[in-house]
Amino acid sequence: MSLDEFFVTGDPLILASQIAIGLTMVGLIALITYLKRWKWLWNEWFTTVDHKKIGIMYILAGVLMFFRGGVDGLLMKAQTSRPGLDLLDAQHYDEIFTTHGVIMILFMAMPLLIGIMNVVIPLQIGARDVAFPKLNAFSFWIFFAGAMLFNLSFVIGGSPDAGWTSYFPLAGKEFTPGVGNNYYAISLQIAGIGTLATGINFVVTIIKMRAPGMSWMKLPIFVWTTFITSIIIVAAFPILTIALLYMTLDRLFGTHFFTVAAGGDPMLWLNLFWLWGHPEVYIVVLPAFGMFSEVIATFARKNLYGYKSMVYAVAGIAFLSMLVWVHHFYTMGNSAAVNSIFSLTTMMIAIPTGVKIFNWLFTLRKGRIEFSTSMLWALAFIPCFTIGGVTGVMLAMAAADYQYHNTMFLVAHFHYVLIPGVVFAVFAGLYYWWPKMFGFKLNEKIGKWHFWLFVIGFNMTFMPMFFVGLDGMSRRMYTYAESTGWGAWLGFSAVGSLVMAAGFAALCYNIYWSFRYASRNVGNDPWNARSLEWATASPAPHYNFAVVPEVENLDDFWYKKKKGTLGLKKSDLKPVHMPSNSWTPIVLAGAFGLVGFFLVFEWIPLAIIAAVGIVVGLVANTFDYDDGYHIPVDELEEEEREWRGDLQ
Ligand code: HEM
Ligand SMILES: [Cu+2]
Repeated sequence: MSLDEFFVTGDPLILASQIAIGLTMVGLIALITYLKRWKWLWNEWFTTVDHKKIGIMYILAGVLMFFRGGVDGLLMKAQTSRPGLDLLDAQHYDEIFTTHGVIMILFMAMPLLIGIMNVVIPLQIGARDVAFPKLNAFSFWIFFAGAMLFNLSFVIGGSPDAGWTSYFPLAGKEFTPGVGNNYYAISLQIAGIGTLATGINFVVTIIKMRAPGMSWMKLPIFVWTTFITSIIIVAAFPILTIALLYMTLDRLFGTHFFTVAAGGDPMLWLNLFWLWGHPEVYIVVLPAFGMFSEVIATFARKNLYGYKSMVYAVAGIAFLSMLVWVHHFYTMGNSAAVNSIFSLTTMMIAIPTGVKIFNWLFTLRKGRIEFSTSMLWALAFIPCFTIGGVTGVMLAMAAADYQYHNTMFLVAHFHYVLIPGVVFAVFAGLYYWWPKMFGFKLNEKIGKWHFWLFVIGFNMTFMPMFFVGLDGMSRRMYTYAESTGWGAWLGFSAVGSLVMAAGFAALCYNIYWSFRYASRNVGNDPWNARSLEWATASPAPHYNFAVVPEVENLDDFWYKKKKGTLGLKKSDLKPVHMPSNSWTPIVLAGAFGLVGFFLVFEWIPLAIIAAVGIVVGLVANTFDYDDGYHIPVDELEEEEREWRGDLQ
């Protein structure tokens, strides 16, 4: 292969990105070297097994990917802002909607949610860490390796271009011969291992590590949604693993799982993909429901209305999410009976979702509502998400779906679900838990700018897409004729996407501003909240709790606060056992990334050599007998005094 097959050349946009990426890398390396921060990075971050730091790294990766996916979104909006533009050609548009979709779902939504779970869940259940801290670090690094491999595609080798759903036969070698779709199959596989491990880790953590007295019906609702989400991950991700494995075999080794020619079946791909893909959208939306519930209860100053029905509703949604996947291909020749059944199961999801919406409204009713920035996100979520839900029921009707499936109407629908349901939630969660992570609040005034720009921009962008969709504009169209009359709608929509981008910029500015200027004097419980994570210092010390709390109630922290029984007795302090840092997760993940890269280019011998690295790493890991260290009592005492004042 020649060099210009290896590097993507010939497109000025991509050339500019290549130069920008190169310069940024050199700049970063120079900066870190100049500041002499390599050792610190390695010791404090790259080898850490602390769930809070791992969470922060996930969040950082997610924000970066949001930027990348957002730029892709803006490029598509620019391209369709006027009829007949040729800013992007058809091929480039294909590549961009594909990477946009993959990045937003797998490399933006997932890490941001998993990041927040990582920071918050152990604290909310009164634990010192997750069940398997080292596995947790491995999960992060292997996710990161997969994400970086995927991102490499547009400068090295070429981007995937068959959509985030990558349907066969289009995604097969015959119609997509380049390496782009190899990137899709292999980087999703690598990142998926990390997600599956995270799912297992959280299931075990929540079953085994709850503070004494925290029975199932005393779990904070975010813990419940994380638990159920993790179960869906454990059920659904192996399906993706198999589907991607078949895809890889088809593309790299000429098997025919998905090609009709040799007896395979493209519908097998559709079934496997959506059997994972539909639950996946609940994997990203259920934790968000949990976060909104926490935020709404805290800022309405009331306990969550209908706690138990919330739990059952989430479990019901999770169960149904596994039974609806065929609604993604009503038009592909199922019998009327099959379509009817899947139509019904799909519509049934509206029932538990409705229960949740009403519970949030009843929680708000007669509450003393405080309009903090995180509460604003939660309030805006309710109507926007309802629009997404109602249009979803419209799409669920098989007969009607023949009319508008694969139109812009669908694209508008799922953005109305995913943006309020994931992005608003992550924003609410970031503003809410920021003090727990960093010891200061994000600025509320800049936060309101962020909020209004983003919410208004969001509605401006996606509302018009419902109308052009009903008017017949299919999804994934890179251009259209003046005579369609869509120009004005799509122009307006493009302006909306710029307003949304300005909102994102306000968030970035807020983070910068707050790091520099925000008051570091926020105390451990800045929002007057209800659940256990607020019982310890902000930022949380690396051991989380000096003494593991005993739980008696739902919202235990709230009750103890009212009773004034939160103090810490000096005599209760005992040495705390902590896990040691480890270099194996990052090195192993690096080896996986390397194997993946060689596989993408189908350099099999090199891939085998790199795979030996994985085996060596795994073996070395089994000889790791380090079982951690203890924090002595006087060190605990000193750290606790710093924020509590005197101990009892
Ligand atoms: C930030 C603002 C966003 C903008 C401006 C935007 C814009 C777009 C546009 C224009 C398309 C292509 C429509 C088409 O031609 O078919 C698209 C597709 C898509 N978007 Fe977004 N989007 C945004 C955010 C998100 C988020 C947050 C998610 C998920 C969490 C998401 C998930 C997707 C998916 C899955 C597709 C389908 C890709 C495909 O057809 O293969 N988007 N988006
Ligand atoms: Cu679905």
